[in-house]
Amino acid sequence: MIKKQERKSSSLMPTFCVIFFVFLVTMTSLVESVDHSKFKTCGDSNFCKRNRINHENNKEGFYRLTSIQLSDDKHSILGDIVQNNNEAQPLSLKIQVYKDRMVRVTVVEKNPLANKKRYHVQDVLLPTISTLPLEWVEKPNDKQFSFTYESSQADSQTKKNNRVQVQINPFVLDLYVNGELSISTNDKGLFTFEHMREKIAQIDKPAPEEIKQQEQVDLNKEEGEQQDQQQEEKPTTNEVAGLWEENFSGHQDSKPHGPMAIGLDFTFAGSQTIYGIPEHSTSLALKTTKGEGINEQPYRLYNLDVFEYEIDKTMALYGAVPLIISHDTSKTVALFWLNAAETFVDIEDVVDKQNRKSKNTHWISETGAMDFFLLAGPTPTDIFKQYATLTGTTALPQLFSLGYHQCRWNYKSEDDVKDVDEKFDENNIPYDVIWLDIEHTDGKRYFTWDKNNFPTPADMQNIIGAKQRKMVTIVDPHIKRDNNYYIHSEATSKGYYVKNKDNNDYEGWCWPGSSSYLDFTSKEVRSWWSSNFAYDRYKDSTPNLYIWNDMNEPSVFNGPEVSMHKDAKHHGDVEHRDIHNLYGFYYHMATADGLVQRNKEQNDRSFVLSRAFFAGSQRIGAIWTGDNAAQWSHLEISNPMLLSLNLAGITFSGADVGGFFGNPEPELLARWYQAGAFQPFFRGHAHIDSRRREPWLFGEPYTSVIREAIVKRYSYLPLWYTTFYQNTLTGAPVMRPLWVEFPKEEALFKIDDQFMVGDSLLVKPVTKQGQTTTSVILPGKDTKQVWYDVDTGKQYPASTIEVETPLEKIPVYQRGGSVIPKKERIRRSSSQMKHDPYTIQIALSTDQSAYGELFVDDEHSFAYQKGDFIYKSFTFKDNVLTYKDVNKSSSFKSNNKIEKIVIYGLKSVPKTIVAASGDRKLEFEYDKEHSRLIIRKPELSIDNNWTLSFK
Ligand code: MIG
Repeated sequence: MIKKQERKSSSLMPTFCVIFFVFLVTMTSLVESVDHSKFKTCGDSNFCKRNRINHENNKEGFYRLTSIQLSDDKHSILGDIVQNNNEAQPLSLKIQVYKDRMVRVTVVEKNPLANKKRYHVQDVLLPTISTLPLEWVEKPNDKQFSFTYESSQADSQTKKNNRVQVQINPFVLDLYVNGELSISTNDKGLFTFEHMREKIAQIDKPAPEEIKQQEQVDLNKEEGEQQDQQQEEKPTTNEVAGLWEENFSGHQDSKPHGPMAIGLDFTFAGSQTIYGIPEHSTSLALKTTKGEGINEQPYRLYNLDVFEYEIDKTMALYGAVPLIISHDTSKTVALFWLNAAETFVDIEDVVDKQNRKSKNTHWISETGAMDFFLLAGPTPTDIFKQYATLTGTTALPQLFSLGYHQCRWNYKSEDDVKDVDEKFDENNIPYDVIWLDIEHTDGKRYFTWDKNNFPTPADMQNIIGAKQRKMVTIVDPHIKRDNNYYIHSEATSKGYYVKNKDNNDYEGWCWPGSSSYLDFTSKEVRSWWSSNFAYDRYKDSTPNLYIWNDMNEPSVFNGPEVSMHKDAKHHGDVEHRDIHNLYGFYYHMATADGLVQRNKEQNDRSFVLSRAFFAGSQRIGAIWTGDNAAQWSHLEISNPMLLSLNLAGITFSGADVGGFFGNPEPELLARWYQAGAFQPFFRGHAHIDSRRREPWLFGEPYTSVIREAIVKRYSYLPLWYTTFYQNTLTGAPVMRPLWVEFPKEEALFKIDDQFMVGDSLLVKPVTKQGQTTTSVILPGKDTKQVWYDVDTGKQYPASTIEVETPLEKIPVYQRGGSVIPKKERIRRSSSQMKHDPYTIQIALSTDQSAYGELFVDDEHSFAYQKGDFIYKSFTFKDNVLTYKDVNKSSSFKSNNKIEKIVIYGLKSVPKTIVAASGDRKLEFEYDKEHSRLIIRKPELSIDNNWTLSFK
């Protein structure tokens, strides 16, 4: 809009217009700053453009199945997919049923080319996943067949209700859940498979007849489709040539293997809310991109370093998880599209075969095998479990990494670091980790130090370590091409770099100047990379040092879309285009392994923050949402963005507190700390050009408000830690949308400005300027759910409430029926709280009961995997509070005591409280106004089981 006005007005009054123009340009750069010319839309990506066409006219179907049979081991249905008008290129279909109600479908060329295979994503699926023998519900005839995804123990009606129904011609695959059609595959007939072919045609010359024929379907379609559209969209000869070469923004993609896109559509039947496919700066509930009157770009999955990204865009960002979860009142199901190439997803409102409002999603990937999983739920809990079975759960964070992290680009010197560290103490603000950005290195040679500003890095780490705090340094994947840099010379001589299309080491421009990029898809390269974190290799590193991985999309300043050329080559003759979205995942993996390898003795878990990610990155470490801005809208979007990541398995995630670019006003900064304190990864960070904004710099009331937010975070660390542990068992997100806990309440399905931490805390961060009141939805009316304001203990019935939100207020509510472990002594860091006693905060439901869990281990090592932990539960029921093992007892010992038990919502005051182990009577106070009962110093341990009787 603004740009149009610019043009018009400049033709009117030259002088005025120059000023106006300058003004507009300034405005534009404030409001809309991403350089769109750098990034592709669907129309700029040849494969997307030619395949986004609507094939609906061809409902009759292009493709049908033939030769359906069961494999010898009975674990796979095999068959061919043939194109109805071109039977020369059959495809191989494989269908498998996985344990826990999942169905996998794989399609590849039946007769692949000798010199190039379709890439199958490696290392993302857990090696432990296993298939079940297939059981027909209806054996194949010439129209259809069906089979169950239930285990063989289920009764026949259950098997029939939970089945996959396959239609032969055209090929359609329908997932039924509890008898209800839930996901329909290819029901709009958008199946596309550009089989790989040898290049015969020359660019710019008309394609020979043979090629034309092979292309016929798509290309004719494109012409037909676009006839009534604008002139400029009509395909030209050039676009046909675009099949074998394409150009964008001055970059050429040589496309040596030509067109090889795949596409398919999935209708989430009866569902109106779908979620997932992070990372985008959009709402939690995915928006419609296609259909009448809607003209959005499809959601794009292509890991990119997008400078100054905007809010509410479907543009690609730094990471990608190709998972969509669909939820409605009767079921939750999901689709996992296992492909790491550039991918677009269109979303359209449709009606399903039974005339129910539904969501159709159309997936188009540039290359790679067609390989997807349908997850049959049927509850949100089941979906998390199923997806975790495939790609794993979150690596249990070391406890310190759940504390507050202080970062900026850059802390300039050892004195600067010391000063910031001391100011935290002077201001009584806890924090755990101080971070060093790229300027700490010697000329952006990672693993080195700028010795002018950091002359004694190991001492610096030890000073920080003496306060039981940690340090993080940045290590990026671009390697400076400097023959005197040991990393570069070794990588060169070992041949570890990604190659360009001519088989020379790929070179690109990044922070250090001319750089090359290690090929982390190779196991050998990864293990060499890991070895660089050994204390004798990474000079002046100490056990207090952890790592930050940035720029791993990868970011290449002078590359196409600020990334790597797609025709660059990886290990095994794999093109970059095949693995692009996996590059950051592999890099993160190699770094995290390095931290584990470096201290086998301590057996410590790693901590590595990464910007790029893929499905499965949760197993490796934390991620953050990259370069946001110090604007209220960016604070607001952090909640939906983190919720989407959490639903897609990436639970340990956060957004830069304060906003990376620009300068937050103190109110925004304070509100951001309050939100961040209840989001999983909690780090303040700022751009090199932004003004200093450490928590104490704005004076009162801001310093106190920020301190309070951070102190609150620390008081809930036992809850965070326990919830992360629970995730390792269940895959359930740590930060979750309200509908996950209240799946039947339709009014919650689109709510993304409030969320739950685990199943017990409801948070509604204030994200608007000057907001002195806010309304909070407290769900659970039907179940007579009650909620307690954690600051006042005030009880609210499920309803929408209006609450006062002066600057110091964070609206947080504990769910009636829950028990939360806390630690309330204020320390300098989480490690200093290790031996502190617990406070147990019990919020009773209307029927006077509550349940909650506590996980305790050594807070840093892998010993918990061998059973060295305490995992116990608190149950309040029939006036008895019971503390006992959740599943198994272990050898882990803790001397920690419980120093306080607080109970909200007791309807009657007990006369006595007796510890059952003897006849020990406990002292307690009852605060009538807040119906709060407090037991101080109950002298109960967290090691042993115990009960308290309220009489
Ligand atoms: O292009 O290392 O997102 O957090 O401070 C900028 C400097 C490179 C981008 C990261 C940001 C980091 C910055 N980096």
